[in-house]
Amino acid sequence: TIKGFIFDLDGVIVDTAKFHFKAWHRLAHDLGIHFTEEENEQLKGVSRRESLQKILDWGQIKLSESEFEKRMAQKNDWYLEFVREMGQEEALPGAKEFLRESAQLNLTIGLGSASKNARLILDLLEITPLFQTIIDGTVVSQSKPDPEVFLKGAEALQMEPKSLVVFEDSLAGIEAARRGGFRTVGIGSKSILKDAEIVVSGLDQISPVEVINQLNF
Ligand code: B16
Ligand code: MG
Repeated sequence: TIKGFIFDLDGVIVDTAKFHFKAWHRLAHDLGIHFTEEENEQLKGVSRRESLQKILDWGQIKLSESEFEKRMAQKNDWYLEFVREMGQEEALPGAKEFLRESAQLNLTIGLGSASKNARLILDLLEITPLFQTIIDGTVVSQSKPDPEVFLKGAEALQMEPKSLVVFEDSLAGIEAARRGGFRTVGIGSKSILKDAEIVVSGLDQISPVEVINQLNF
């Protein structure tokens, strides 16, 4: 039976994926590298360092470590400029309601994000207290699709992966959840998130009870 939910942040709870894309796009443009929204799917859920490495690989560019660090910092500065202007309305439709309903059902709630900015964003949205554990980019060493982020969440919540549902918008994240033995809900399009057990376009399209019923079936 299902006892708890672990949520990814970007693209599930909050619409920051577009800010990541804008910041990476700007950086890639500066380096003379062209990349599309389709290629950007491969950056979702992937750490900052690995994302930059992928972009450089696409452009067949090599950077020194110090230049690499500078570019990562630059991307994060641009990203944070967008984030700081973000308001409550940047929470994705239905996300807050879904979290609150889950809490009312006494489900355990965790966060499993690759982002080092996760706490800042939860604070800006004023939803930090809803989470029993927050596993983010500051505590994981292996990027999704490695299951580390979710396994650490399960450990912190003292629950087995099979009784936890992971909500993810990224290909890498769904793969990570599957590898870890978690149940999965994809947030996005069925054509991209083929391996998720349930796919909905957003948390406003399903309720916690419906998720549990469909997965227990
Ligand atoms: P940061 P998630 C991920 O967050 C994003 O999807 C990904 O695009 C980003 O590169 C990564 O966080 C690292 O973020 O640069 O803020 O540390 O989807 O796992 O919540
Ligand atoms: Mg995500």
